[in-house]
Amino acid sequence: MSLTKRMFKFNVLALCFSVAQATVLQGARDVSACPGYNLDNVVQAAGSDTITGDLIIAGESCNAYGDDIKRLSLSVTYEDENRIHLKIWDPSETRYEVPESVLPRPTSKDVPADSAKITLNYTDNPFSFQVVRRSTNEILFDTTRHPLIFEPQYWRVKTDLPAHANIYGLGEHTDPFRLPTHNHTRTLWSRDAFGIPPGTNLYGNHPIYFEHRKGGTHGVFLLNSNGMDIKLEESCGRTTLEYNVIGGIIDLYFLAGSETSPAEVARQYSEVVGKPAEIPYWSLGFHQCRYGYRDFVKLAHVIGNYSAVGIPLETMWTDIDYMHERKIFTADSEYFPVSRLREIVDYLHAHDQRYILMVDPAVGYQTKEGYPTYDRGVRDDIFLKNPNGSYHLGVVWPGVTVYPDWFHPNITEYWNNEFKLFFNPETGIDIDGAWIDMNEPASFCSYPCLDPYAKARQRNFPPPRLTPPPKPDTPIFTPDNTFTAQYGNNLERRSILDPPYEPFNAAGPLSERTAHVNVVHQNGLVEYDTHNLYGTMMSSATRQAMLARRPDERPFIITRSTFAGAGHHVGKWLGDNLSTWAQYRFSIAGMLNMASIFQVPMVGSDVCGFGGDTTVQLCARWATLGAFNPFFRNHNDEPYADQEFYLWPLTTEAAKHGIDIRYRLLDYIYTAFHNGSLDGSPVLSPLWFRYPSDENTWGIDLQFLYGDSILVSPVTEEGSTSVDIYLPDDIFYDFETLAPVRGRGEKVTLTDISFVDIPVHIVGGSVIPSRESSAMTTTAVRAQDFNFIVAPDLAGNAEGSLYVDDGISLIQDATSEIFMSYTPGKLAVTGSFDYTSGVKLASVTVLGLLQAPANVVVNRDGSLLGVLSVNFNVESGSAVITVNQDLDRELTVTFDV
Ligand SMILES: *[C@@H]1O[C@H](CO)[C@@H](O)[C@H](O)[C@H]1NC(C)=O
Ligand SMILES: *[C@@H]1O[C@H](CO)[C@@H](O)[C@H](O)[C@H]1NC(C)=O
Ligand SMILES: *[C@@H]1O[C@H](CO)[C@@H](O)[C@H](O)[C@H]1NC(C)=O
Ligand SMILES: *[C@@H]1O[C@H](CO)[C@@H](O)[C@H](O)[C@H]1NC(C)=O
Ligand SMILES: *[C@@H]1O[C@H](CO)[C@@H](O)[C@H](O)[C@H]1NC(C)=O
Ligand SMILES: *[C@@H]1O[C@H](CO)[C@@H](O)[C@H](O)[C@H]1NC(C)=O
Ligand SMILES: CC(=O)N[C@H]1CO[C@H](CO)[C@@H](O)[C@@H]1O
Repeated sequence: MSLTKRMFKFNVLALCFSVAQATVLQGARDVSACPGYNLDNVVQAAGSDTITGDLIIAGESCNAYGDDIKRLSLSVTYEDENRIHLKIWDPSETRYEVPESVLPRPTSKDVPADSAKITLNYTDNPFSFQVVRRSTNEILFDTTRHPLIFEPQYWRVKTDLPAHANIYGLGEHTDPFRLPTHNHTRTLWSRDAFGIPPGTNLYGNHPIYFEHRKGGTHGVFLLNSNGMDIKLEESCGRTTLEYNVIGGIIDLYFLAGSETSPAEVARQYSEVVGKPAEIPYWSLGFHQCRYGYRDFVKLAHVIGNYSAVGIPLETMWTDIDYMHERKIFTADSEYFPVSRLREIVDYLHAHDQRYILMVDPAVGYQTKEGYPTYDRGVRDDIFLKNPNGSYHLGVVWPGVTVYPDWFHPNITEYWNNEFKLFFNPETGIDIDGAWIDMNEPASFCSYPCLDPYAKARQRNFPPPRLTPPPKPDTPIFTPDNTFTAQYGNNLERRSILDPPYEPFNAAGPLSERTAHVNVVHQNGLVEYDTHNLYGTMMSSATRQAMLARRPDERPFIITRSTFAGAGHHVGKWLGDNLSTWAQYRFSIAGMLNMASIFQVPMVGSDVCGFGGDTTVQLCARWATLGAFNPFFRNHNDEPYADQEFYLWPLTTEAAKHGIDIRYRLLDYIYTAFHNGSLDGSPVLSPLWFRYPSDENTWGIDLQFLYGDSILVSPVTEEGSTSVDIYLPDDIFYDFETLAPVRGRGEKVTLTDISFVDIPVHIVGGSVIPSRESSAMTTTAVRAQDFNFIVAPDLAGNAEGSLYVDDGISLIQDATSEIFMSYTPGKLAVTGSFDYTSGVKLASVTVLGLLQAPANVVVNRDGSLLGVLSVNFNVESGSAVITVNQDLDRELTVTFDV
């Protein structure tokens, strides 16, 4: 069977229709008279339920933002049981589409429609469609009331949704995790968004949303990189969601998700945009950074101070300070001489610590003394150009700059070579990871930027150093791909610089403070279409370059700008936030967006805040919240006061406490990352992923699940030592006291939470693989023995898993995949144990017991081993059973309950 054809002609709510249209935004044109299209010549492919057809304009053109295209093509494919792909395009010319080289398309299994969980029902005259969940016959997407509009530089698809729909995603943004549905516009256009203001477009673009209802969770992905406004509105007892896009084609993927398990839709989305890259184990350690480390001596002091105070520092970072006149792939010979940086890197490596440097895309333009990175770029011809063929100039940190063209056939070789030369382990700075920034791409020069030189002078770029350089011999550490053009273009006919519909870019015109939209790539594509891809293309190029340096290791790269699929290559920090409580709070929604929806799980905010002076209390709280950021980095902006954790006793204690918990749980979260890299399972989740039918959870974004079994509920208000948290109807266990806490589907007020504490609960039903103790480095953590924490559910059962490998190799020789399952009185540890790390299962902690376990027996290879000790804590009902066996084969622990 094929798509179901609906026979009725028009909607009954014509009145409501006009009311809805009356609330057009100021400046928007009236599209209510647009005629829509009729579907004709529907053809079903032989032996397939894929259909194609022609869409013919159904009346007088409305020409809202250009001439309506009279004839379009439609195709609908059931790509698999969970995914429908709908495409609408203009067959008369080649329009831009996101190149496959940037986002490879998923393969279609072309399944029979009646095997699919969702179906696309359509009406042909005028054309509209509904996506329906078959199991419930619930309509998930419905364009019936809203004619399709398709013009050269504007297209619109609009759907009705239930009133107050639960919509998540459509970022990057700093709005509530569950989006407002009234008068809310999400603009997708990459922007250097200092201060990450709510309600505006930020650095990255992920045109995916999940919608959650009582009957299930589904997703809708628009594969389009053009500028767009996605508008949410309430009218006539419905929510409407409307795509207003200035180019490309309509390329929608409908994901069925699941009736009961929201994380399923995340996994389905990962089938479309790619699975997140595996991360090195060490990248989960604590990172320290700031803009404004003035010289190599200061850098060494920070490293030294962390170790002196005893706060584990895994990775030291350096911002643009190290560069000579802010030029990439250079080091300042007085402030950061390569020889001294090499000494620091050697010191770090000798202590199982790491080093990361920033790399921006912009290359300083034609410097007097000759700048090899620039000169080689000219030789290879890899810089972005204006339509007349001259280099496109912007103003970034070094002053006037040019920008690499990531579509250029020479770019991989160029970028790999720059990395190879400057980050050479023998002669250069042997970095362990890369930090890429300003890749929207950003410019400080306002459009039209007629005189970039004047702008650079006015901004005093590059800025003078504020302190004299240290003596060169100051002692430190004394005590201790190629891309091919695939698309023609008819760009001359478009008004690229002045599009008739302009998305609401908070920076101003689309070309404001970035490469201008008419800038041309070597393959003929223009920034108008590809702007939103720039950061992700720099990300994959940088991944290639890091792989070229260390071919056997998983690269670690953190970027600012992302597009759908970026997580396949890199991680992401949430950009230039401020040291405020509001930003501390909405960092949680920011992480949830990236990790649970956008498939970018290696994510975190700048702990203690980037812009502005932090406060001791905010920094202490953020240190403990940061311990549950997948990517945990303290980072600060240049003009503001230092904020290293060791500066105040309170932050020192908070950081030590947070890192202690984090490091004991490193393998738990590493296992979640591994799982996510295989199937897209989220590394962080909102509460409703776990409790989908509990409506109270749907709007919660100040509590979250770290992995799928640890509930984190930070204190959220300044000066407060209490927090109201929501506990669903379930059993939880306090991570510190180990005592059970019965959730009743109500708010609970937790009090007396000191500034160094953070409320953390284990969700009943889980076995958490933890290490017996933390350590100063992740390398040392890996040598600690395990402690499995058994947290039974209300029925007394629990399960968990543990993945172990060498933590760094791209291809693993041996891995262990261990499963723990518990029924009352019996923990079975099974699976494969091929990665032998020499560590033991030191102990098992069983929670929620009424009495001390008796007759405890460990069974290994059929031999029964006596147990050294059982420590029962009456108050919490927890028992620590000493096991002390190599974790290299199956075993069970049984006892009387
Ligand atoms: C959509 O099509 C299916 C399959 O033919 C049919 O069972 C269902 O009633 C239709 N749903 C709606 C809402 O029209
Ligand atoms: C809608 O939002 C915009 C932008 O935030 C605001 O300026 C406007 O006043 C709002 N309109 C209504 C009717 O709330
Ligand atoms: C800590 O930093 C200070 C300067 O801020 C420096 O004088 C001192 O030597 C550092 N301590 C260590 C152990 O590096
Ligand atoms: C690539 O770089 C080489 C020089 O290294 C240059 O001769 C060639 O023209 C460049 N290729 C393109 C397509 O620009
Ligand atoms: C080429 O275009 C740029 C940007 O519009 C302009 O600044 C430059 O002067 C032009 N060059 C020539 C040779 O016309
Ligand atoms: C990942 O974890 C989820 C949830 O625990 C589980 O259902 C799934 O099977 C796991 N996937 C893999 C590939 O291990
Ligand atoms: C650089 C910076 O941090 N700027 C802003 C920080 O936040 C304060 C107050 O929120 C603003 O006034 C600054 O402009």
